[in-house]
Amino acid sequence: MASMIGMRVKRKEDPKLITGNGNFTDDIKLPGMLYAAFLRSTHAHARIKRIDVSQAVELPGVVAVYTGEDLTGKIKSVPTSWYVPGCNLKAKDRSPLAVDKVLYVGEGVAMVVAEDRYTAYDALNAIEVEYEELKAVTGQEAALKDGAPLVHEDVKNNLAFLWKAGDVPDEAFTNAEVVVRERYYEQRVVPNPMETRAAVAQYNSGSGDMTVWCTSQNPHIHRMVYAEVLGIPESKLRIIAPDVGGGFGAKIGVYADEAVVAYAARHLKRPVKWMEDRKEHFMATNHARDEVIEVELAGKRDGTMTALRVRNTANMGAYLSTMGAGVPTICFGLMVTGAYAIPQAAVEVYGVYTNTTPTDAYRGAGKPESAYQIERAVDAFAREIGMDPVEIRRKNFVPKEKFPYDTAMAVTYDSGDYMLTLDKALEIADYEELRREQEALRKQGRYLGIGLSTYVELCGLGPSKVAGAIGLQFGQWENATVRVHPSGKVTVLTGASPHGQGEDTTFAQVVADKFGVPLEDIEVLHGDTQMIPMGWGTYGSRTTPVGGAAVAIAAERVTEKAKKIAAHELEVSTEDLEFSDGIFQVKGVPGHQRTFQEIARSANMAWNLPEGMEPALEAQSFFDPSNFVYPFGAHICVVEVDSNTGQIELKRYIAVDDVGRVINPMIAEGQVHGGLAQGIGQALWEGAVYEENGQLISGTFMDYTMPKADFFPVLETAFTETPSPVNPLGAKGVGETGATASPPAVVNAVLDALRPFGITHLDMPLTPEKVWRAMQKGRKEA
Ligand code: MCN
Repeated sequence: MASMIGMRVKRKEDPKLITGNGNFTDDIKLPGMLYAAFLRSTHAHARIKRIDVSQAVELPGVVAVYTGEDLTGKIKSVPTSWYVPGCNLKAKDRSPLAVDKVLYVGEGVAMVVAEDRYTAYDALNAIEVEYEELKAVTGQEAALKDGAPLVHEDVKNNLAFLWKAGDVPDEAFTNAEVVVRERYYEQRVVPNPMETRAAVAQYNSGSGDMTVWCTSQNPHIHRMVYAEVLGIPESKLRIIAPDVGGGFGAKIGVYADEAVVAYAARHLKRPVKWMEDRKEHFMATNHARDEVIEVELAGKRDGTMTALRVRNTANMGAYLSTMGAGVPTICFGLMVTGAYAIPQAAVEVYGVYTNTTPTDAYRGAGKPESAYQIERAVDAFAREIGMDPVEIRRKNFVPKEKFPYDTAMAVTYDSGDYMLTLDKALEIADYEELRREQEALRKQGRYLGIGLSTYVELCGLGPSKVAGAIGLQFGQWENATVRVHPSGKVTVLTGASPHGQGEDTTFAQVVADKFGVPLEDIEVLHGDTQMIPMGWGTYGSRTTPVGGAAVAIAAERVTEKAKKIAAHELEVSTEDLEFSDGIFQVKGVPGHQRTFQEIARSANMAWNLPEGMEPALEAQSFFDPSNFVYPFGAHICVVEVDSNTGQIELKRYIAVDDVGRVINPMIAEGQVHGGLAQGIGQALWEGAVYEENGQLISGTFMDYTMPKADFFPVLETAFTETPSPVNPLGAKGVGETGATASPPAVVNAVLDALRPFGITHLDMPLTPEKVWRAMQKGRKEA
């Protein structure tokens, strides 16, 4: 049987989902269930002078209305942000519903619980809130200025934290032959999974057991936090993430809303459901990015880059959300040197409170921003010295022989061959020919642009020892159980919690590969804290390199035990056995064999086991990797800019990624496609816009452009395979590669097209209007 690893197997989970048989949170209907709706702040910054719920409570069908004051002392505040060391983090716990003050549009002010959803929404209109509006601040640079409105009165200059890493003496810049100084704005984006957030809570007042079904990417983390908030022991709190319709980082954060729903279920002794609507989602679910990034890159005229200094002023919103502070610090800061052997680097990150929705992880979380600044700056450097963007990259790549490679930011890249992916991408693109075509078209007044991005990113969160060395007080290992039933069918339990990524299939492939059993014989279960011992969830492209590795290790343990049983039955030593295609075969004695299924039965019937062996065929692994994994690649984007309209036509997009050993190329390609849609979406179309008074004016799909399939050309994807040495699968994560690599590839391409106009930078999104205006200005100056 051919290895199941590397096979293009169709996703096992899809028939259920595409035939309407999925079980999403909103599909859960319990007897006596009530419906909740939140009243959300319409002001970005205001004092709550009075809340009158008397009319709402009187409406027929309304069961309860809660305000922040009602909950004070009943449940705890939701802790915000994991601890990030050495940055004087001024985290502010947030009360489950606002008390006294609201700090952003969309903050929860009250919650209605009613017999049906319509009544709950009607009752929201009957609540009167008297606000005293205060001056708001939405931009991070404005918020840092003296005299700016204070989001939290005791946090001076709204500075939530100042994180620094690395050190570069000024002389590295003053004495350099070339220094480029750039300033980029990574605009704010709104993660938009198909399914918005939702929760159903059920409390058993007899036993004190609470079950919460919710749209979580990491149910065990939700359990850890909500146990504390609700005052329910973890052993009595069950969090279930049923089918989850995408998350993209927005469902990592532990929000207050779900805790309030659970509180109501306990208080009212009836199940309560809440389903966020899309407009609410735009305001109340975490946003992402929103970073002003200033870069100084020094080097020599021959193209050697020698020093990098980066300052990131990050808009954290009104509170630090769960992963919020980790994104611009650890995830962004440690990756600033990208794929290049830049010997000296330093980063400063200013995390700033503003009167906006909190920001948190979004596909790539810090790494796209980091790839953007270095890939844009490398192009600026190449332009400055008149070097081709390909050549400058080749000159500065970390060479293949240098891995594992310690970067100037004190992280160790596990493995890599950056030249390999670049060469392959150039070959697919036919780079030389593209440059000739560009030249020829320019003579006809047509503007073709070719953009490169040769990225590397940090994935596989996260090795506990490395996390500890950085000063973090938590690591993220992963748990797997592989259980073989008497029939030889297999159940796999994983602490990861996929929500669209396809691990039901790829983890089954890992096990099928080990046991030689058909894929159909393997079920992968996840997302239920009562069923699974512990886990850290799905994000940070960690599920395969960490969770998949745990599955592989547990499966290997099962195989070892099965082999001992087979050897015992066949009366040979384990060394005399070979195991392939699901058969334990005595070497050189045809027919003297046992099938995997026979051994599964023996292990469970247990009447003839080796002396001292415990029955059953099951193994567990708690895998904690020794390092992160660092996928990399080369992306090339080809665009044509219409000089009359500023319209950008995406002509080609080539993505060559190296994610180590690929488990399922079809799923991995799908992940690259999805990531590209988000990254290119950020480069060209998406962007959240706040008015000065803090109103989110891009709060619906009418004002916020989500990319659609027909916006894209056929995406040309390929993989090279440089295995990672840090896990037994040799796999690195693929989930974020597209989102990380593509924004700079697209922007570099557009600016390459606009070179004749003397335009060197435009901030994303590159809307036709922005491009057209820049061209008009460029023309006038020319
Ligand atoms: N895979 C593979 N070979 C590899 C690496 C991965 O075949 N070498 C497969 C995996 O086994 C899995 C998929 O590719 O089926 C993605 O795996 P991995 O790279 O480990 O990433 P995660 O499963 O940890 O997913 C997280 C990543 C992130 S961070 C975001 S955000 C994101 C994404 O995945 N959100 C998604 N992809 C998403 N896809 C969907 N449909 N929905 C989301 O919310």
